[in-house]
Amino acid sequence: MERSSTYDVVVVGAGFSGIYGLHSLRERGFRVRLIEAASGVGGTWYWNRYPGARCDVETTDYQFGFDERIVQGWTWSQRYAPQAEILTYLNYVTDLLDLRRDMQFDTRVESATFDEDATRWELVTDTGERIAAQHCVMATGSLSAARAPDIPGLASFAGGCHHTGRWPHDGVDFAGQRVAVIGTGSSGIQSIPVIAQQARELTVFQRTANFSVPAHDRPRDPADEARMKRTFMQDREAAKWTTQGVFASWVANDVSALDVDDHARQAEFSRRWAHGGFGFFESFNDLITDRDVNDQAAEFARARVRDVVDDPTVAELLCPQDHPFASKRLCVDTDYHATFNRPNVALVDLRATPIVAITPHSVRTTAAEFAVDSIVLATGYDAMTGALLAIDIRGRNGVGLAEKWSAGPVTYLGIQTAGFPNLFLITAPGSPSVLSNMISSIEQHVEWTTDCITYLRQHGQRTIEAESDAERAWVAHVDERASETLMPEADSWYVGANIPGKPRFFMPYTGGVGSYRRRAEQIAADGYAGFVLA
Ligand code: NA7
Repeated sequence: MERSSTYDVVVVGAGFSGIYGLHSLRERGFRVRLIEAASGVGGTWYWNRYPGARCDVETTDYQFGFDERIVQGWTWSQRYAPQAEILTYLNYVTDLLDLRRDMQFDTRVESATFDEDATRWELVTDTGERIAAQHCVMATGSLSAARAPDIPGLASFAGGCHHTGRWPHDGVDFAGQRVAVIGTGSSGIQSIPVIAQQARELTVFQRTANFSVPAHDRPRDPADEARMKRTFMQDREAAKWTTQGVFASWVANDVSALDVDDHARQAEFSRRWAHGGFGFFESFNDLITDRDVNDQAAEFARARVRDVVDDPTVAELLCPQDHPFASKRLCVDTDYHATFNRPNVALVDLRATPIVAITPHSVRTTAAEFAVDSIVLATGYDAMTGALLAIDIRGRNGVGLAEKWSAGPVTYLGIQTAGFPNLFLITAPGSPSVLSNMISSIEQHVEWTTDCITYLRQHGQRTIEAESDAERAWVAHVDERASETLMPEADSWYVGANIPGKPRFFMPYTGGVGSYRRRAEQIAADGYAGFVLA
């Protein structure tokens, strides 16, 4: 049965972005409806239930900071929160803010079309519902469109086959099984040590070795938790102006590695490695811009792999050689490399012997056939654009977003794209998003969007739309900043290289959270410079 309803704003997605988006807009008195495909809140944390899934940004940073009640009312158990705890936290926030009454689950948005006469968005869902709203906020996530590889025979596999990003809710018991894990990005690196403890045999199929720093996870000390709660609001405020939007996870060392001697450089690397987590990336301010410095960081990380892995051949295979350090998403692990010392774990190098097929009971490479009972696909996502382009979004003159972005995702500030009035994108390409603490970047986009929609109401304007010239200039700026780093060199999901046919385009903004925020705030203060209001 077709139903229809009209709102001021429709929010698509109930992850961190959607939850705060709904709350923030509702607080300003807008009529808001949130639509979510899953049966509950959580976004990526709803789906990613694989063994070992946790946030690799420290929980002190990876939490909402917009309302002190949330901070004071919640206690985290670990330095890095496990998936189940983050999901419970998001349900706690949803209930605390009484958001559920405006959320609609089990509903997938299939299309969103801008009606130029009515100046509003018309959404159609898979349940046959039509939803009209003056504004549409896409809180669809940067890493939510899970991607299975195109391996011949995959569908014929007779055992359990699970993508890490679509993990069964009642778990998977690998006890006594022969398990294959395909993929060694963050999800593979988190799950492999845990699956190795459960499975009879684990074979890891690696295409690209990744750089990974130790997490040194541990239970949170109650005294630290209390200290964090006392100063959180000020600390978070200060973090908004840093490069990555964090204050607890790591402190940037604003020193060039070229200005210190070898001994001091190695000491800084060692200190940060021993501390654990992403802080290693911030050892020096030119680690991602200077090739020599980057090579030294890479060599330091490779030496740690050789320290840990007993078999020198396996150790060499686990040492990344084909991309600069941190030019692919840096991983943070617990016992990843040591797992390859276990007698029940084997590593297959897919560069030397690629997979040719999957049969009902095995994975076959050019060199051998591996009989397995289960396959884990840790093969990643159609990152940053996948979830948006899965919706048939049409702006002015019926032009599709997929058509407009056919050569790459062009946006103004990563918030809007010309030709699609009143369409707001949360942490889209062209903003710091995945290169920052996602939660502070999400909060910034939600607050900017809320202020913008409020401004339109106060000034009697119905639409806001990015100007093509401003968009072009912003895209050029994003590209220029990226080219100052070594990041575009890698075949990473940052450039869409993991998706066959996806245009190569460096998507996130490398200019830093603080300077990005200043720019976005200035644009708003100037009456939304670079946007047309009508
Ligand atoms: P990633 O980081 O995209 O990792 C996917 C892994 O799967 C990576 O090692 C890929 O190798 C590998 N892969 C992908 N397709 C294939 C095929 N066809 N054959 C073999 N191996 C393949 O995804 P994750 O889920 O681990 O992490 C995503 C983000 O979530 C992470 O960065 C955090 O931000 C949280 P490749 O490197 O492409 O050679």
